[in-house]
Amino acid sequence: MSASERIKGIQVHRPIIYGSHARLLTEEEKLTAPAGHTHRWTVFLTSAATPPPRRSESGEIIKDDIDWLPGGADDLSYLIKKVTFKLHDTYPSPNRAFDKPPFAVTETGWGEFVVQIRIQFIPESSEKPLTLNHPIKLHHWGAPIENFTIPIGNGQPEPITNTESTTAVNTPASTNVPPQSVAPAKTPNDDQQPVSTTENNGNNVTQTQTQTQVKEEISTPAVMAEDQVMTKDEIQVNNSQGDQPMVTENAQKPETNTNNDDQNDTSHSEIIVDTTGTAQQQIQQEEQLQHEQNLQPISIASILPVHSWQYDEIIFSDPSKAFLDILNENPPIPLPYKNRRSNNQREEYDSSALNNNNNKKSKKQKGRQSTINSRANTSTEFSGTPSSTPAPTTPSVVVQQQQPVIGIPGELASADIPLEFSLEMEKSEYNKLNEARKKIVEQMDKWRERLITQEKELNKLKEEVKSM
Ligand code: SLL
Repeated sequence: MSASERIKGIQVHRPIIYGSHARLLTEEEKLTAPAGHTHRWTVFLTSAATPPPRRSESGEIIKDDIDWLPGGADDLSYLIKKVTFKLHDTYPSPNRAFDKPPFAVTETGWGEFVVQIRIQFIPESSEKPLTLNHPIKLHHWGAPIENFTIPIGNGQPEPITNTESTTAVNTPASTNVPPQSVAPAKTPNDDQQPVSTTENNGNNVTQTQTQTQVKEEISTPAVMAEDQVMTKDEIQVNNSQGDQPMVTENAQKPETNTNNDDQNDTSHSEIIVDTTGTAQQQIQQEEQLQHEQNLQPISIASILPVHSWQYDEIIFSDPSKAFLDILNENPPIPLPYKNRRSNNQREEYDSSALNNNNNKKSKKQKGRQSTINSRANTSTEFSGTPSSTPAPTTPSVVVQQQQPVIGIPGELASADIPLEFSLEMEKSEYNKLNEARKKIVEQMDKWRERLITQEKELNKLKEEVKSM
C-alpha cells in the first residue's frame, strides 16, 4: 500500500475549540482605539484540552486574566499548515494568516460581522481546506449604557451625536460606519450564538457538533431580551417627539471621544430645539427616563467578556497511510475529568471584587453582594449569582446613586459557563441527549399505540357499515 492510498473505514477525530471572546474597551483602551470602536475582541481556533491552571510557589491557583481563552494544550501544527482568518473588509489587511499557534486575531471594533476561519491541513493529509464561519457581535447585550447611564454634566463622555440629527440612535448596518452612539440593545438570544456553518470542501473532512453546552447557556435569557427591547422603544418614543429623524442615514465617523464638555451641552441643547414649545417638558421627561433607566439592572456583559466559543471535532475519514501515521503519533491530550478552574468567570470576578472590597472598605460588608469597578470605569452594584439572589432593590452596598445595577437577577450570561471543557461536561451532554432520546421513544410508543387503537376502531366501524 502506498503512503497516499486511503485506508477505508477509518475515522480519526481531533477535538478543537473555535470562536471568539469580546468585551467593552476600558477607558484607557478607548484613548488609543480608533473612533467608534466599542469592544476588544479575539477570534481563535485551538485544540480542545486546556493546560492545567498555573500555580504560585505556594501552590495556589493563579487566576486567569480577563481575556484568558480556553484550550491550547496540544500544538496543532502537526496537522494544520495554515489558518487564515478573513475579517470584515473594513479592517486593514483583512486576511490574517498563521502557520503556527496561537491561531488567533485580536482587534478592536464595533458592530457585527462574520469571520471566516479557513484551515489548511498539512500536504500529507491530501485534505481540502475546511472553512468555518463565526459571527462576532460587538454589543453589550443590554440597554445602551453609554446613552443613559451618564447623567449630563458629570464630566463623563456623552455619546457623540451627529450635528445633523437630534439623536443618532444607530447606523444602518449596511453603511459600515460606526454608529454615532453605542448600538441599542440587542437581544442575547439573537446574539453570540456560536452558529457554525461548516462549508465542507473536502471529501473526507467532516465536522461534528457535539457540544451544545455553550449554545444553550448563551441563548437562554429571553426574558431579559424583551425588557431591553422595551427600553430601546422607550428611548425612541421619547426622542421622536422632536422633529428630527431618529436614525442617521448617512452617519459620519465620530471624531474622537476625548473632548466632551462641549458635546454634553451641544447634544443637550439640540434636544431642546423644539418648535412646539414643550422643550421643558421634554427635558423633564428625558431626565425621568434617564433616572428610571439607571435603576434598571443591565447585562453582565457590560463588565465581563462575552464568550462565544464552542467545542467541536474535526473528523478525518479514510485517511491516507502517511497521514494516519502522523495522526497516531500525535494523540490529543484528553480533556480533564473535571473543570479545574473557577466554575465561571462571574464567580471568579465576584470573588476577586469581594476581596478587593474587603481590603479597601469596611470589614462589615459580607456576603455575596459586592462592588465591581466596571471596565467602563463606573462603579456598579453587582449581585453575585442572581439566580439565587433576589432583585437588588435595596442594595447593601450603595456605591453611588444613579449608577446602574450590573447583573440582571436571573440573568444567564456567557460569563456563567464553565471556563474549561471537561469529560464531565461531555458526559452530562451525553446524558442529556440520552434522556431526550428516551423521551422521544416513549412519545413514539404512545402515539403508535394510539394509532393502533384508532385503526382497530376504524376497522370495526367499516365492518359495521358493511353489514348495514
Ligand atoms: C455593522 N456591517 O454595521 C457591520 C459593519 C464593521 C466592523 C461592522 C473595524 C473597522 C473600523 C470594525 O469594527 N469593522 O474601524 O470600522 O455592524
